[in-house]
Amino acid sequence: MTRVFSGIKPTGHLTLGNYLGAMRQWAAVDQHQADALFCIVDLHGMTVDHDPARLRRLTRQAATLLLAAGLDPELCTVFVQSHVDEHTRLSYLMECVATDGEMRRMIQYKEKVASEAVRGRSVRLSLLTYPALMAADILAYGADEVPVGDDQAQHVELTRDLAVRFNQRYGHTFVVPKATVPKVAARVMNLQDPMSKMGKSDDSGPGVVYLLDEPEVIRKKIMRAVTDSGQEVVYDREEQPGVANLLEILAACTGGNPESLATVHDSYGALKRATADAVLDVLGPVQARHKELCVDPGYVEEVLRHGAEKARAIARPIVDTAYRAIGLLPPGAFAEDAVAQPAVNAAR
Ligand code: AQP
Repeated sequence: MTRVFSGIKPTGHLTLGNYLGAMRQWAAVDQHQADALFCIVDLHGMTVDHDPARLRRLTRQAATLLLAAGLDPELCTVFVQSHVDEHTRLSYLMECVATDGEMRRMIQYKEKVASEAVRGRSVRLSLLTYPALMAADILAYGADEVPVGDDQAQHVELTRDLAVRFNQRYGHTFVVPKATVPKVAARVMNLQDPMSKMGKSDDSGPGVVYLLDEPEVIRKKIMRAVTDSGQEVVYDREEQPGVANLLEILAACTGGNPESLATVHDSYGALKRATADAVLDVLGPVQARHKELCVDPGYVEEVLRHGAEKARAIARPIVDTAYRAIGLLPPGAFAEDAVAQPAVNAAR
């Protein structure tokens, strides 16, 4: 059976981009068709300035929202990254396989360095090295597929390179995974700045639809979305990025396609109204389920505890194999290795 792994980082309140680009596919498809693991990658939430209490709060909220979005612990494994030590154990090995140049080429690194500079903050070393941790997240589970939004495809590409390199140098250890990206809404754009991705830690609140925004707030944000100077509704990402973004959101929510939806709406106002209705239809049940789950935090806690146990049981033997392959002496294997090695090699 295909194994799928993906994660979400608790750096802010989850957005419509997170939902349409990733979570919805996890719930509707992946958990039914694969042995699927979904992780709240809290360690990735510390690569930029963070507040410990907020990180804990957002981790709880992300876990609750994943379940509210339809992840079913009977069908898949949901857990918190820092509850399974194998991620950090393997991450260091990935750092020993990756190069400094590779890390510095990552687009997210360059973008976040720029935004940290604008905020007058120093750049944490972990911002540079976190793709190694992300590679470890994926490789520790022998995942075949990694369903992600478009912005994470480069990191999955790096993970593939590291897996291939490790396997060539130290013997076959890792499954080489591939990214799967949704056909529409792989990159939902900020409603106020349709040239930039809608991100949960964006400063532009009015351009970001959060999953837990009140319905009237969601409607207002969509009705005030920046459109383009023309009058006609056409799907053209280059020339009409604002309209194209709304059409993609609408298509993702209704199951249509952006080109044909463009012919259905004859004004920007009509398109915005239809998009707002469609988004509210999709998010309504998620918000209702979230409210129910908040009443029973013990249930979510138990899901995460059980999830971490299952995840650990998969990751530990794979990471142990990697430790052995790269040349680390396992505890209790001193004598075994000494007997196996010729004396001349053992002395080196
Ligand atoms: N705007 C988006 N459109 C489509 N997919 C998106 N994803 C994120 N934003 C969009 C996808 O959501 C999954 C979880 O993302 P993440 O939380 O791990 O990190 P991210 O990609 O860096 O998301 P954000 O919201 O932009 O966080 P910040 O602002 O903190 O950097 C991934 O599959 C991602 O592709």
